Amino acid sequence: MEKTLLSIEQMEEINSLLKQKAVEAGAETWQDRKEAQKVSCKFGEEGVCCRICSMGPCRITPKAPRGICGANADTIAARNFARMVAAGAAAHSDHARDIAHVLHMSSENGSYKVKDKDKLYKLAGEWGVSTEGKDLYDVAHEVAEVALMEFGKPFGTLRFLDRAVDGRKETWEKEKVAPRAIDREIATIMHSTHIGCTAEAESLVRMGIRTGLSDGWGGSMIGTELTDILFGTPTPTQTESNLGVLEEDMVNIVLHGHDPSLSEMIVLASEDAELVAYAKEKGAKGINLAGLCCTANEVTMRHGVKMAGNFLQQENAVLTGAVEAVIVDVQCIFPAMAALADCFHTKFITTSPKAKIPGATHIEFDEHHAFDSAKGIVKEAIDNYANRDRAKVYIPDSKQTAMAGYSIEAIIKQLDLVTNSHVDKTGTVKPLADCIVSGVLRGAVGIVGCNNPKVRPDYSHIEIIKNMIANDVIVVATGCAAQAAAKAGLLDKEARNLAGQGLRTVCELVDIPPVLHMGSCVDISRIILLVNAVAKHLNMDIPKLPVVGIAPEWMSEKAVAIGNYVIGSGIDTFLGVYPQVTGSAEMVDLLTNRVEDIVGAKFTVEMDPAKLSEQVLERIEAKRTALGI
Ligand code: XCC
Ligand code: SF4
Repeated sequence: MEKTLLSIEQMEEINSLLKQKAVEAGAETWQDRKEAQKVSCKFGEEGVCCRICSMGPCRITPKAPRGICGANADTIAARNFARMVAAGAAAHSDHARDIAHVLHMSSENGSYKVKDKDKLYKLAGEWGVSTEGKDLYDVAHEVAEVALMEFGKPFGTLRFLDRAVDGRKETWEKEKVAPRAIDREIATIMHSTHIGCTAEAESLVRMGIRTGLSDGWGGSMIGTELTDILFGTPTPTQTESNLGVLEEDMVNIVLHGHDPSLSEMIVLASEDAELVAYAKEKGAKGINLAGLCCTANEVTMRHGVKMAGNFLQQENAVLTGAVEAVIVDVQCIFPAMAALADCFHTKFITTSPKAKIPGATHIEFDEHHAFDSAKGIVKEAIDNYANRDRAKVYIPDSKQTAMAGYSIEAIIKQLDLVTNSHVDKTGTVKPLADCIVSGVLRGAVGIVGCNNPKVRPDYSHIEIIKNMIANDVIVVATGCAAQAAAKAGLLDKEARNLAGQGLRTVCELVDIPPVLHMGSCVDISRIILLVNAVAKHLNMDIPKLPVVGIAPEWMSEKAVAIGNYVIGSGIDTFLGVYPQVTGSAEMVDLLTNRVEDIVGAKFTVEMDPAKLSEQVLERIEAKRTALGI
């Protein structure tokens, strides 16, 4: 137990040792820049600075309660918030669009193939794509085309809405928040927040939910499904986490970003016999891959690639002095990585025209020659091994074992371990629902999202997770939250010893850890579908379930889009960092109160993880009481 668990203090000690390395190398880190930023701008913090037109910027104060056009704090904060949703949905969904294009170019003999044929055919059936007598790849291309149409189709609503439990879709339609096409919802927000359009905060909140739902039940869900079709549906796999996964005598390549169409190819390239031989020729024992942020989650789930860490750990990876290359694609990549890499021998390689960074080595990844392109990038890293300065190397002796890869399919398979196959149908969420109804599990929470220096990094994630499992609440996690859990040892099966008796028993019976790693941030769509499946099984709408979403350390616009689709899906959401709307009493009231009348769920904000945990547990018990369970 001791060996698998790592305390927050131990983590912070490692961080300060690495910070010391930065000082020695004359390198700047986020801590320095946070310091230099001093107090953040109050107007921005409260969401009441508007620069939507060039008559401004206008800032709202008691003496100047309106901008030049007459927009007040409510309008301005609501517009800013809605635009965050639009940007977040755009990021997730554009990632999904790229995956759809990759599926569209997949072929028998190309770099990209269909790995999960069953999932492809299931989706084809769901979408009315005929499969009879057709070549596998014709089906794949047609499914990809249907997916691509979801982004801009002129009529109707998103196809995946039909998956929702009775009550959800009706609510969405009745409240006019049922998303139409993904790009359309994003564009509508950009239009409606242009000067002289929507001034009413409530309409903007509704648009935010609709656009969020176009991400959760659109872009992200498409991203997850098509990624599984291309690269395989994850199954439980053991891996290791934290910077100790870097190897002293190997070529260390760190993969960072989000889109698995790059990282999957790098994984293949790193296993290429010729390249491995080449690495040995250069004096290394081999090629060692490790991931950061959501790319780590993607390749961990499907290949067991080790996880170097989460968002605020990206600079630490370079500070070890042991990384030959950081290979990135899109999202959550500090522009600071370029200058930091310059202080070491590390090559910082950007690959996407969507995310170029000054000072980086840009090697554009060519999907049409994906494998060769990936090999070229890996070769750059190998060539850099000789430049490693041994005097600068410090690899912290810290890594934890972790289980990852709990797709819904995988979870159901584990649950079947307790299904009495004489009486029950296997392959359903019934055992999970039964445990919740009987009270063996009090409920379930999804803990997701980033790191944010506004709170003690990783601390909130870890504290809240521990509090949940100790109280028999099962945890599913994605994104950087999942990585915080991994670093602390909470994704290890042994962590069930920290769980309450009910959860511990379940974990033993079905052989799972108390915290299930369900993937990257687009995979929050998996969480939504799992909750939806339980709701369907129990024949009740989602808001009734003792289920809660928590984003303890969120920071990105994507997280704002996620928050909107989680409440839009009827799941109460607790945030550990304030959204930038506090300058508008109307927005605060809408998000933390009135939105419940629209979609059946609302936001709660609490920065203290202990208090937040208490409130979550209270909410779960209140839902149970209302159900009479
Ligand atoms: Fe980015 Fe997805 Fe946030 Fe982590 S959790 S910092 S968004 S990598 Ni998505
Ligand atoms: Fe000012 Fe209105 Fe222009 Fe915003 S839209 S900058 S509040 S004038």
